Amino acid sequence: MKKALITGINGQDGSYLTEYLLSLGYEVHGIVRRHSVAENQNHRLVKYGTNNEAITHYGDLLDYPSLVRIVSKVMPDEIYNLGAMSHVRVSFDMPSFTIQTNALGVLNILEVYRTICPKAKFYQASSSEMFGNSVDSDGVQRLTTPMNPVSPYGCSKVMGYNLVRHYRHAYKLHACNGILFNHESPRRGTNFVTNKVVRGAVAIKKGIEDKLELGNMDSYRDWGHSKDYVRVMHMIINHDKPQEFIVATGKTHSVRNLCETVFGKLGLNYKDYVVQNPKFMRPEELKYLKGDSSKAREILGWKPEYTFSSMIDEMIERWDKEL
Ligand code: NAP
Ligand code: F7E
Repeated sequence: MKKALITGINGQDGSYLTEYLLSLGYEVHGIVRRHSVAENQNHRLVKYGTNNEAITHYGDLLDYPSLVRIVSKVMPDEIYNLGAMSHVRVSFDMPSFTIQTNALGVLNILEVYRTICPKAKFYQASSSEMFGNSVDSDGVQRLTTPMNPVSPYGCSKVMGYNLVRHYRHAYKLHACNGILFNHESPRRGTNFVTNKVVRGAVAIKKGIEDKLELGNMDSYRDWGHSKDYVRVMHMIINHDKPQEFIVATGKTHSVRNLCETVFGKLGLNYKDYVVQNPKFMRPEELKYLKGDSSKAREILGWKPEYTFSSMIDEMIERWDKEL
């Protein structure tokens, strides 16, 4: 039985990846952080039913001794480093914590991996936010597109990405980067724009709320489904040659179009309910994302099963049941 260790196991991707690896017969271990509300530390595992099967350990990417203790005990075959301060807007408010977790945290886990279980395989959750506002002349981002991050989050992820490449080359480790474009699901945090819009629109439809406050409506994102994207993490880490892959749908939508689609599915016109609040704007915005994932499709044989529309339907279903 292979053993996997997931940092950020309680996150959106961590919870789907846990389910996926359990379905493949893995023994799944994960790192959870202590919360003052104990229910929050493994909230998604409990809610989606894997809490009794996954083995969790208290730790933190910034607490080096905890990483040493956990990795020595588990001796994983595969390490998935998904733990991060993942909210771009919040990274402007908490730049230091963001850089510590997403950059120094990567260094910590890489050092522990290198010294304790160097035969294991390592996956790093890299992000399209690393490209910032670089777009190739044909309107896409690919592996050769320059990285010009426009947020503390983006800067931190570039550092993590480069550390993984450096450790692979310097110490001959099986360490890989997946550069994933935005991916969503009913399990997405409600302060990310897709789930915020879906939750808000369903609440309006049910008469619970009467308006939805958003920031910039004119940015474009390449939105896929987390369930499709955790499958590719497993493919990337298990490919013979450790390397970098871009994972994206190749289709892009504006936030405005997201609103039109979600409110439209509920028989509403978003213009009657959505108002802009500068509070949700960013000091610097990443305007446009559309990824070229042809390498992952050709070499790994990956392709997404969800469409933008079927993903939104699933998210609407969640809030329809829950509100
Ligand atoms: P998420 O839902 O925010 O989950 C992040 C997880 O990291 C949470 O479980 C969180 O713990 C944990 N964490 C935060 N700080 C930590 C620390 N100092 N030490 C250990 N764990 C820590 O994010 P996600 O959407 O699942 O994303 C997973 C990873 O992919 C992240 O690295 C993210 O940056 C990256 N990524 C995401 C996307 C996307 O569109 N979703 C795209 C590209 C890359 P708590 O549960 O205790 O808060
Ligand atoms: O914003 C705009 C906002 O916060 C998307 C993370 O998973 O993907 C994610 O980062 C867009 C931006 O995601 C609101 O300005 C408008 O243009 O859902 P988001 P993100 O910033 O793209 C990348 C790939 C990651 O790696 C990150 O971890 O929507 N927007 N109004 C808003 N965004 C939010 N959150 N809230 C609003 O009210």
